[in-house]
Amino acid sequence: MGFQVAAKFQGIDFYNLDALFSEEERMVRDTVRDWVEDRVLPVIGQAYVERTFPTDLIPEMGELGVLGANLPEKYGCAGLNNVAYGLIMQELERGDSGLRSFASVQGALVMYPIYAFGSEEQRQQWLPRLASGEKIGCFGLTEPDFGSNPAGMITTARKTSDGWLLNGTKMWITNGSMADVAVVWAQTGEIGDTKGIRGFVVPTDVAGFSARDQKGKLSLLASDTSELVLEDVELPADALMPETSGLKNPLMCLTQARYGIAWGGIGAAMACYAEALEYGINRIMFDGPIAGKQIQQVRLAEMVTKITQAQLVAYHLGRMKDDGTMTPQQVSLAKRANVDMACEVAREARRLLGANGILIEYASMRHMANLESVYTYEGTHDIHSLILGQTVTGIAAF
Ligand code: TGC
Ligand code: FAD
Repeated sequence: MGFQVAAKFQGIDFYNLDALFSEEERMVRDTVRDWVEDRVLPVIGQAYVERTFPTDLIPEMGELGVLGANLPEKYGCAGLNNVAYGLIMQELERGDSGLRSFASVQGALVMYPIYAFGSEEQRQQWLPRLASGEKIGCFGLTEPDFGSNPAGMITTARKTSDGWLLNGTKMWITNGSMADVAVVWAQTGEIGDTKGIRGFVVPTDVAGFSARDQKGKLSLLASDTSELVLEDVELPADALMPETSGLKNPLMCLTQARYGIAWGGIGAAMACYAEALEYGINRIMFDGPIAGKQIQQVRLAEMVTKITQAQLVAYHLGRMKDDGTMTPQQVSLAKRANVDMACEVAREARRLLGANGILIEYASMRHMANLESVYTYEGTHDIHSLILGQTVTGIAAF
């Protein structure tokens, strides 16, 4: 099967946002962009139809410094600011949402909590090896009956004479079957006691831990999604992340990952828009390029408008994150709006491509299918609506 690789991507920058990025931010973005062109785009279609994550790219991501890129150099990370980090997520997701998911989970959901809530020993043990890609991590919060509402989780951690005993099941866990280490959230108190939820660093080779690949997916096919089963998993006392003291801690991790997704959605949309534009110019129907027809121009105008709006949101959010003024609710707005935008752009791009748009040789339908997962994970679109609704009205409607 031959996969189309378009000419070198020049970016979509209708408002000249480039001028607002620092030289370092542009350099980081262009490095990752080139890597995605050279190493990801030629293989991702095949990986997708074969339903595999291209694991040989993991050490390369480590070498590029994209794993936990906004965490300190002291732990083997790149120590970049959050705008550069966001641009990395954008470029990875221009390749595939599965690739960005891998990096989001590794960096924002595994490395970040170990950095923010772990002991110094846990940081030293895991962060450099997760940054290099030598080790892979996953994040277990969601359960079969507790998706949008993790407060009710029934995975338990009970204190023993010399450590902890964990029991429970986690669902839909990205990187789950590949992981060397799982950050697992468990209830140490009464079920429903949000202050009793604490985080554990669980090596996946420990007795009683197993992972099972989630079968039957029609989205994010180039991504490992698994169920984790913890059956009388005995852990030493120092497996607990000492600075965790409630549901707030996993939710803080989600803020980090949602921030990256707000940028990632732009990358997926850029890929679809660029593909639609090129196709529209080259596809001749009724004696002229379809891009010369008014209906397709409306489509393209909508796409570039939505992408530009999303870029402005992400850019300002990034600067606020670096200033320390960003709120979780502002991240909810960006995740919700930018992923919704990407879903619409991908769908319209696929439609513009006609029958070819359903083929794996083109990227739009792959992105369209992936984005349905992105719309659902890290807080569904509805949950972010309710977070915003609560913020503006003061009334919780969950
Ligand atoms: P609530 O009472 O609102 O909050 C409890 C405490 O947490 C604080 N908080 C946050 N802090 C930081 N960031 C956030 N996003 C926060 N949201 C809440 C809050 O201030 C409070 O603090 P304190 O000091 O008073 O204790 O808790 P709630 O139970 O009412 O939760 C509300 C709700 C629905 C917003 C929350 O449960 C939620 O966000 N649900 C969505 C679940 C979700 O997003 N799961 C994602 C799982 S991981 C995943 O999908 C990975 S995808 C992988 C990939 O990227 O590839
Ligand atoms: P539910 O919570 O059952 O929601 C079902 C529907 O009801 C949705 O439309 C939702 O918006 C709506 N709904 C829920 N509550 C309300 C309400 N109060 N009012 C109105 N409507 C409501 N989780 C992890 O912990 N780690 C991971 O690595 C991870 N990776 C994932 C990868 C993929 C590919 C996917 C699809 C999911 C992943 N998740 C992960 C899980 C993800 O976070 C959950 O799927 C998500 O939080 C939604 O939970 P749910 O699927 O149980 O849906």
